[in-house]
Amino acid sequence: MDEQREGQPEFKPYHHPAAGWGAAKSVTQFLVRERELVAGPRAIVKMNHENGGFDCPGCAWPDDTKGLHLDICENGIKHVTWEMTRKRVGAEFFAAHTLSELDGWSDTALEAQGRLTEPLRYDEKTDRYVPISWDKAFELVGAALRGLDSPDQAAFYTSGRLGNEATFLYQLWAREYGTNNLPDCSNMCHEASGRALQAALGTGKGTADIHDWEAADALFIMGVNAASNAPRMLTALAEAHRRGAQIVHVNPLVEAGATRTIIPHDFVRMATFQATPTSTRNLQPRIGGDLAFIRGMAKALFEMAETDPEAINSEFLETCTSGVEKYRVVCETTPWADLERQSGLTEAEIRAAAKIYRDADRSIISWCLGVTQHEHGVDTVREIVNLLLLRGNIGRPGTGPSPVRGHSNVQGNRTCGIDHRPAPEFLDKLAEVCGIDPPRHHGLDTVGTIEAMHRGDVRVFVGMGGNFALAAPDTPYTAAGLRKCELTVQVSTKLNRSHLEHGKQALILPCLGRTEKDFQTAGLQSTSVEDAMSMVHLSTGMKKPASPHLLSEPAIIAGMASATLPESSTPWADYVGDYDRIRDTMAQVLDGFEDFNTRVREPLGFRIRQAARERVFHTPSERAEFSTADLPDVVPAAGTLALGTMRSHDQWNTTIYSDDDRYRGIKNLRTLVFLNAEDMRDRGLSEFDEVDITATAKDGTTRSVRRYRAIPYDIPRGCAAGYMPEMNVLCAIGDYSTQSDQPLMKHLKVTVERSV
Ligand SMILES: Nc1nc2c(c(=O)[nH]1)N[C@H]1C(S)=C(S)[C@@H](COP(=O)(O)OP(=O)(O)OC[C@H]3O[C@@H](n4cnc5c(=O)[nH]c(N)nc54)[C@H](O)[C@@H]3O)O[C@H]1N2
Ligand SMILES: Nc1nc2c(c(=O)[nH]1)N[C@H]1C(S)=C(S)[C@@H](COP(=O)(O)OP(=O)(O)OC[C@H]3O[C@@H](n4cnc5c(=O)[nH]c(N)nc54)[C@H](O)[C@@H]3O)O[C@H]1N2
Ligand SMILES: [Mo]
Repeated sequence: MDEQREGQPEFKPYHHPAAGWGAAKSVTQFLVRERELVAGPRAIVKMNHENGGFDCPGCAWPDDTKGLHLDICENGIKHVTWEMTRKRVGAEFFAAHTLSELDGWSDTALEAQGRLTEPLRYDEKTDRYVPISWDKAFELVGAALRGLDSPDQAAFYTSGRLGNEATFLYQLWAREYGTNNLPDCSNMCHEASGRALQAALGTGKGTADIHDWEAADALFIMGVNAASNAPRMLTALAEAHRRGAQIVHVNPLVEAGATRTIIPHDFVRMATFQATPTSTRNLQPRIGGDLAFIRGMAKALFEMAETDPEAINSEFLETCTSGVEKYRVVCETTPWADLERQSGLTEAEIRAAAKIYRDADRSIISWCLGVTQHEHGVDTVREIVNLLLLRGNIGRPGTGPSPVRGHSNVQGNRTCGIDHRPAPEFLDKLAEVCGIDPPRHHGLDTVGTIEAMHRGDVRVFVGMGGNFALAAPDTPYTAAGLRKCELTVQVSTKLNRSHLEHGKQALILPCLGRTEKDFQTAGLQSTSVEDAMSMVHLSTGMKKPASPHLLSEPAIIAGMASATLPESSTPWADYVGDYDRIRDTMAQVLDGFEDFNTRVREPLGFRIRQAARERVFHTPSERAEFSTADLPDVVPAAGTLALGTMRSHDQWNTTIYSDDDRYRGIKNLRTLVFLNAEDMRDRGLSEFDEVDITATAKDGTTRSVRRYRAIPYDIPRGCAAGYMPEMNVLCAIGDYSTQSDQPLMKHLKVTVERSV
């Protein structure tokens, strides 16, 4: 992959539809590069099929309702192929390279070595990873955990790829051992959505499903780059446009998915270059301006209701909600001037959006990280719910809140118990069914874990997938935290930075990927996953494992658990022998999983029952609750900019496929910052000029990156954008939301100056 990096940086604004032939070409180049021309396409045909095949590990967007037919996307293909590469990184590689040497390698080069093939232990004397047997590795983990003064000195991280069965075993191990220290990628992702929806509606999840998307008259898409990060949403948007639905995109950047697309599986349109629009209106608020925008829409709606009683749904408000009068007062008393200033949109633009919302009988509001990774992420999601409630847009077809989840099973992880603040009822059930005594006090999340490592309070870290060292904020600080640990354990498929930023002792435990066959005593096993719309279905690998020495994630967890808890009465080995047994236990513990083994084998799986969809709200008032947050001040101080970090088109979180970002017109460049042309002029900058970016944290400390390239872009004044994970060095560990504890990855306060 490295040769990709040598070209000259280029910037040429992209004017073509999303997906279509550009995507097809990019996929072909990728398959050629990965030498997967045969296996790649075969796997893709197997992916996301009803009654067989594996779940696409690309994203959490649900599968098509007309059967899981070929609804594939460029990035899903890249991601599957990434896992199926023929390249292997075995003991010879590690014998040839010390960690000090590998430290100097790029992250792309590390992953490009291919799939990990056998368990490895860090050998301090030679500064190398050396092979270790599975039993010895498990015993090392068990001994380290048993040696701690308290179970709370260990943390168990989950990345959202882990299947439901492994997830359940993982949290069972942590809780039987005695801690709720279960940080996960969700702490950086949709924590705000979960907390807001729980408080407002008594459910941590969105209520709209894919049928609702197909029935909505208006779709509001906020803070998501659909063409790159949830490409199959483009199909839903194009189909919505064809049936005449309104589609309003709310994003400081006009992303490719907010213009038009060629639907990947629509071969006729693909062949004839016909694009379908995916937007009826684009609004470009300032970074962090979403709450003010939504409040403005609500204010306009209340004003309309004075002469147009149908503008709000009074009957629903009276019978099903609580607090609307207070909310009305808040809206009425917030001046338009403040809403304009804080949203970065004009009163006319906000009123026009409100009119679209008023005229639609059924509306869905969907959002992703552009809304959540902010100081006021929880308030903003609650404001979204407020607006939905005003017109009864919940619990009827074609309506509802619809967060776009990230990792393919991040929602399932929460459902199956990965939560550092577990509900007491869940723990009661777990105790009763599994015969354990789980701790009741809350555990640590991602930021809390990193801080505890520095204090010496977390001494053993287990990473179940993911790339903690790069995904977490404040890169050097996080690395130093990992290095202070006595033991770091990474269960992974490929080599990454988290294997190099290790504890005094370290293990790499390589696992089967989702595309691979998983044989246990009872035969071929399947695991289940939950998509962003609460559908649970089975995923079955179809490829020969990358190495005969790999174990499945459930087997690795059970191995570590048995070694940690020699007295345990949990049937760890039986669970691994037949995942149906795990599912039988899950069916007794988890709400909505009754008869799990039967229902998960339905062709399309099953939807987890959700009270809020039936207008039953498990909140203190037993009604949907309005919120009345203060309008946050998000306007950057003079001379500073608000910077959001985001993904390029050609990356998957910390995995960078190339240095291109096709839809944004970028080639061969990642160290860049997108700026408004006037903000560039103020600073005397021209395209590609080198700049230093300095972020000032809440505590006044500063962090910089140097020699980034300035790129003029259609983005509101005062706003800037660049790529994660590189820019995580700018994000101070203490800069997390007081509402969600999420790092403020979309709102860094920065200055941008010409490099000297
Ligand atoms: N191909 C691919 N797919 C992925 C991923 C990947 O890395 N690659 N990652 C997966 C994961 S884990 C996740 S969580 C999702 C992430 O999906 P996204 O949320 O789309 O991820 P980002 O790239 O962070 O893009 C955030 C978007 O929010 C916009 N934005 C920034 N600030 C604001 C704001 O203040 N208000 C509004 N309204 N918008 C704003 C940005 O312009 C950008 O379009 O994608 C998932 N799918
Ligand atoms: N600045 C900034 N930082 C961010 C974000 C942002 O928008 N801005 N986004 C945040 C978000 S939303 C998220 S979700 C996190 C992502 O955080 P993580 O989930 O921790 O990171 P990933 O890059 O998705 O993890 C990639 C690694 O997972 C391993 N892997 C892949 N497949 C498998 C598998 O099947 N099993 C196992 N065990 N391992 C596997 C591989 O070794 C690979 O190197 O990053 C967060 N960080
Ligand atoms: Mo995510």
